[in-house]
Amino acid sequence: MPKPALTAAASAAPLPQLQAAGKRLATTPNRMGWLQPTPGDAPVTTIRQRLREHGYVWLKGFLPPAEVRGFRAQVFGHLNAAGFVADPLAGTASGSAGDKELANRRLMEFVRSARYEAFCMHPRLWQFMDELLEGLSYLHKRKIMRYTLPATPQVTPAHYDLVYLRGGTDRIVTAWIPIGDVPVEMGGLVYLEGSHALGVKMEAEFRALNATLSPEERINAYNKNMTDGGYVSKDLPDMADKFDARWLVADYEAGDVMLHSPYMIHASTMNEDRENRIRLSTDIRYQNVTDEIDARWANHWTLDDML
Ligand SMILES: O=C(O)CCC(=O)C(=O)O
Repeated sequence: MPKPALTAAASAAPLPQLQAAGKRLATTPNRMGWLQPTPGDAPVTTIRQRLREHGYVWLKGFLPPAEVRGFRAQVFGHLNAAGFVADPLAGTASGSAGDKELANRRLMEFVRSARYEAFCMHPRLWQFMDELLEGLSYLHKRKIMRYTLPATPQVTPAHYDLVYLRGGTDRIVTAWIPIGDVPVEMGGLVYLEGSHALGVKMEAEFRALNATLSPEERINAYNKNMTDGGYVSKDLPDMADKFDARWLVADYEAGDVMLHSPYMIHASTMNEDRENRIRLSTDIRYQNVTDEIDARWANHWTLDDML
């Protein structure tokens, strides 16, 4: 029997024009590159090793694409009432911002639904996490779903996840799941190459600075020693220059699952989709149930929970 390929082919496509917070990312080969995909059925030992080595693993075709697309239609079916969706099946934007308050309410309802829970608890995913984490996996209850309308400035600034999860173990794995195709121009996650080592160093520095704070303040992402919003930076080109690193980008497809280390620096770019599609994704966190759990994440996500 032929052995499964351990890596899928990386893209040879020209590097894309991307922007975030009013800045264009440099497209020189020393500042931008493509993420390296891994087949979704690669052996768990390979995946664990890649996660350790690169800080991310982009699992291709991990979930059944038709199920992910069906789920996308259900999400937009629920959000439709808010007026910003043109076609719930395709997940295209109407061009109107819609009723923001209603949109938030509908989103908060959806992330509390059994349907969403079932998606996040897909047997393929939790069984894989049990293997990856070498024991019973625990899925944090605080699970985030994000949508980004095309041609809006909304982006996620550069950060690493542990800043928001300091009350428990650092043996956490984030699964970022595109709900539908997210080609690079739709502003999916971009990763600063090799930055999981940087994140470890930054966190050690924050830990030293935070040592004199109260236990509650010490784990707070917004305490007085942290930068704006707990983020590392909003200026992605400046970060690449400062750390002499490349932003790694990707054309994500329905069915892909991205795993990243809690120290890996990542961000998102603007949704500039020419087909007017809304970027939809969820980001959820797993750990071994025997490791310490950050109690602040034991409630459903709310927009004002300040985590
Ligand atoms: O989807 C996004 O824009 C941000 C997601 C994120 O920060 C994460 O998965 O940790």
